[in-house]
Parts: sequence; C-alpha cells; structure tokens
Amino acid sequence: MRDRRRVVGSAVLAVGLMLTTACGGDDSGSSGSSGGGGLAGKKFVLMQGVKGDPFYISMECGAKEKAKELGVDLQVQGPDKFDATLQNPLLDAVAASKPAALLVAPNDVKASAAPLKRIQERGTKVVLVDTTVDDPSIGVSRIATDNNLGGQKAAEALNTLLGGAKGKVLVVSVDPGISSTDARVAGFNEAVKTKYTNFTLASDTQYSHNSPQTAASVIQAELRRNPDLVGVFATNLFTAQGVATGIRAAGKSNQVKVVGFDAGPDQIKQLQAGDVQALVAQKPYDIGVQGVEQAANAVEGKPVTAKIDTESLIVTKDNLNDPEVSKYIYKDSC
Ligand code: T6T
Repeated sequence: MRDRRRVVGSAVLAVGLMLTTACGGDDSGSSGSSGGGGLAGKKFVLMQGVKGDPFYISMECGAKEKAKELGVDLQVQGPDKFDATLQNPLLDAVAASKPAALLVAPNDVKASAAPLKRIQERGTKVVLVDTTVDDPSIGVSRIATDNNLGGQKAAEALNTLLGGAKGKVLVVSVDPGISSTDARVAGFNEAVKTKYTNFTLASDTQYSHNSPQTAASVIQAELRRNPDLVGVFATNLFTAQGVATGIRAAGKSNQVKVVGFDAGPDQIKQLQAGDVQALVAQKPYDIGVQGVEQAANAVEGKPVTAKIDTESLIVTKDNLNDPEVSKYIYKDSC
C-alpha cells in the first residue's frame, strides 16, 4: 500500500513527469478515521524544514498516511525559507498550542535548540526528522538518512562517471550548520581524502543558501576561476537544480559531471536532459511514516527507537525507469 502510493510509474516519467506544483506546507490537516485507541484525535504537528520542497512534501505524504491509520490529527507547517529565524517563531507558536507530539526538521544545529527545548519541557514529545540539533537531550527519536554515507556514495558515483580520471571537483552545499548537508559534505570529503585521491578539491565548499539562482551564480563564478573543473557534488535539491542550470548556461554540460542529492521532479527532468548525471535519492516518505510511528509510541508510553538511519540510493538515467527506483522519486503533492 505504502509503496503503491508513492510509485511514480515509468510511463509518467516517460512523458516528462508532468507533476503539478506543491500542495504541502501550510497547516494542511489530516484527521484520522480509524485505529489508534488512546491516540484518536491527538494533535501532532509536522514542522518541515521549508515549505514547498518536494522532499518535505513526500515526508508529509508518509506522515499523513500513518497519522490517518492511527487516528491522529496531523497538522503540517513550514517556514518560507530554510532559515532558523523564520522557523523559530513558528516553533514558539507550536509550543503554545501544546500538541501531543512534534515531528520537526530543525533548520540549524544550534539556533533551533532553544525553542525545541521549550516545547519538550512543556510535555510535547519531540521527534527529529531529517535534520538534528547538537544538544543530545532534544528529541525522543531522531530519524534521518545516513547522510555521511550518502556523501560517500556521491563521491563514488562521481568517480564512476569520470572513469577514475584525475581532476578538480567542487562541493556546493546549502549553509553551514544544517546537520544533513554538513554530514553529506563530510562524507564526500572523507571519501575524496581516503579513496578517490584522483580528485582535487577545486576550492572550499561553496554555499547556495538553498537558492537555485545563487547556486547557478556560484558555479559560474567557479567555472571562471577553474575552467578545468570536471565534477560537482551539490548537496541538496535546490542547490543541485541551480548548479545544473548554471553549468548548462555556461555551455559546460559535456565537461562537468554533476551528482546531486535528492530526487525531486525537476531534478529528474534534468537527469533525463543530461544536465545532471546522478542523484542520491533519500526516502522521505519512509521518514514521515517512521516519524509518526515513533511519536505515537512516545505518546503512548511504548518503547521508542532513539536513532533510525534511513537509506539512500543512486538514481541515473539508466535505472530511472526501474520501478524499484522510480518509486523513490519525490512528489510535489500527495
Ligand atoms: O535534502 C533535503 C533535506 O534532507 C535537507 O535537510 C534539506 O534539503 C532538502 O530538503 C532538499 O531540498
């Protein structure tokens, strides 16, 4: 059932993934109708890292499905930008409404801690989904992709694409202080240092601030400084989209191989067009399902799993139409 719902069939892919714009993001409720016992009607909140991002929309789809099954009332919210100064006031408002549980993707490892601590102290069960904070006392459960491993997989994919050749590569990330993307950078850099020593980092990690436009300008500036660049690892959806657009605009799509994290509908189009050569797809739907499961366990006083690492997989033009791969392509509506 779960898999069927998230399948994007290969036929749909073939006609170019004509998916419409995002539905997720703001206060869309999902009141359950069945099951749940002591959970029936309990209020849960999912605070996304940012609104309108197919990664978080896919997470929302999984969370809603599970909430429905358990009879939980799930409200979904997210800031307009991936920015703790925008997310924190939303978290303070959540604290005031005292939900039974909060699933949250904190925007910053440090700046998000204080409001989450306040929420937790008021008795709400906090489950961290996708991103985390440094303070280990926050969250009864933390559920995320093994992002360090994902970064290592990206390095391996780039090496395969380049046939083991020597050359300059670059990492473009989002902002320092985001647990997920920082771990991807660390995993990639470790792999370059220890395994893919044929690569040289062209410069320090560059940052897109989660803007495709900024990512496009960053890569174009970098291509002017390093015209012999051969590869880029872009650590999230909007960064990867912008990097691919920038490389195409610079006329360097044949020279520079791009490995991007995430598998949003527009990223798949870029993969099909040859502007990106590999994607590291996460399983956000599963994170949403497991997030609600763990939150429900905490609310009911049942055992909770403190840390769950979810998987990622490499998507290329060659495996894209395999249903076991295409089912992990993100959605922009449930
Ligand atoms: O890559 C995901 C998520 O894992 C990360 O924490 C922030 O960016 C995304 O939402 C993609 O835009």
